[in-house]
Amino acid sequence: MQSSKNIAEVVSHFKCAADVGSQKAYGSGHINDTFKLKNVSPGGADYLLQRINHKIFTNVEKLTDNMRKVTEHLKSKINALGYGDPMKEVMTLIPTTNGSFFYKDSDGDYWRMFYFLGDTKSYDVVETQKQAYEGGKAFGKFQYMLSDIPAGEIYEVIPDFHNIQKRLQHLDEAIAKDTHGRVASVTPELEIVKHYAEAMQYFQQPGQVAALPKRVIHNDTKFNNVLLDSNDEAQCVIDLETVMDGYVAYDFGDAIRTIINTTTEDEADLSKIQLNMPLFDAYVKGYLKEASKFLTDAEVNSLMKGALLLPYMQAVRFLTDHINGDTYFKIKFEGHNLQRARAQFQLLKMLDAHAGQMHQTILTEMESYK
Ligand code: GN1
Ligand code: MG
Repeated sequence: MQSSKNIAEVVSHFKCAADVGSQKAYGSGHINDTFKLKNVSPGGADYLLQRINHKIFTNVEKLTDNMRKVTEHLKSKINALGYGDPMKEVMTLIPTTNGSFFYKDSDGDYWRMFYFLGDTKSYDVVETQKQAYEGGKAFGKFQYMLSDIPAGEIYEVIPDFHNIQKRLQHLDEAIAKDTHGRVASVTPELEIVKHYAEAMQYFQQPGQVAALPKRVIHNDTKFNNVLLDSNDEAQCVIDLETVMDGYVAYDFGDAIRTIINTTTEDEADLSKIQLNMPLFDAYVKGYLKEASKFLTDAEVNSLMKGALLLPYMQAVRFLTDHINGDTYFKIKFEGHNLQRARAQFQLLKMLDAHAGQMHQTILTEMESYK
């Protein structure tokens, strides 16, 4: 954790009224460091301060431009569509004293600040159908509001982020180097990677590439990236740094990965990983309520492919990081990334066994909008 002194220096560069002494580490993100700070005046809006992982987000200027474009677009859409209060429904970046939206300190660390949205909740594990439905609505609405930004407008902050071929290449490179001598101990996991590799090329097939539109998507739709209000109603989609062009099924898949699982992303006891189908049905209902306004038939048909791909891709990424010696995702103990990978493979196996039935649920729900 940063010393208060450092935080005070950083905070002094933002146009805010934050109480530096109140800083607390916040959230469960795997990449950046997030702190919550209170407002110096009781009742004033609190703040979130983030140290951006600039090994991963190497171009912070372009990253910030993206976030500015996206948040401004969302706010103007919310106004135009009469959806509600843009200050509550969209994250607001706080400017620095020199009119930028990030600050680079003398150690070379990059920082940004947002208003904290009070009276909200986020869930690592979804509990009720209402939460799942509201999350579906939030992500569907998010995609809908961004669907008029032309492809190519948003800078690709992490190239090939959801390109499974590239992710498999990175895994092969990690295996070849075997820097930490861990490859021999992950033979069963590498067998699973191989077993599914071909089936996971759906989004790379020329026919799909031609049929599926690239849209601006969120790219990190873990359920804890949607804030629900105190009544568990959708309020705000957060964590906008990976918003880039991609296929809508990627967002659908990443959301399902975290909603349908009865336990956490890194569950050690694989028998606890079960599918909560009513939560899937509820998410589909909420999502299609909004997304049916713009989805093409090809996109609807691709959604379950995304739901299989995302746990697979996530497992490949966790496994690669384990082999590389845990240089990308934050870990809480040695072997954490391997445990995460195993959990995601288990989830994939279970989803694979039910994919036909789940696809049918999507088609049936879609019928009600035709
Ligand atoms: C990372 O930092 P966080 O938790 O929002 C990762 C996502 C993964 C996720 C897995 C930039 O997201 O892609 O899906 O962990 N973000 C980046 O929990 O790699
Ligand atoms: Mg993220």
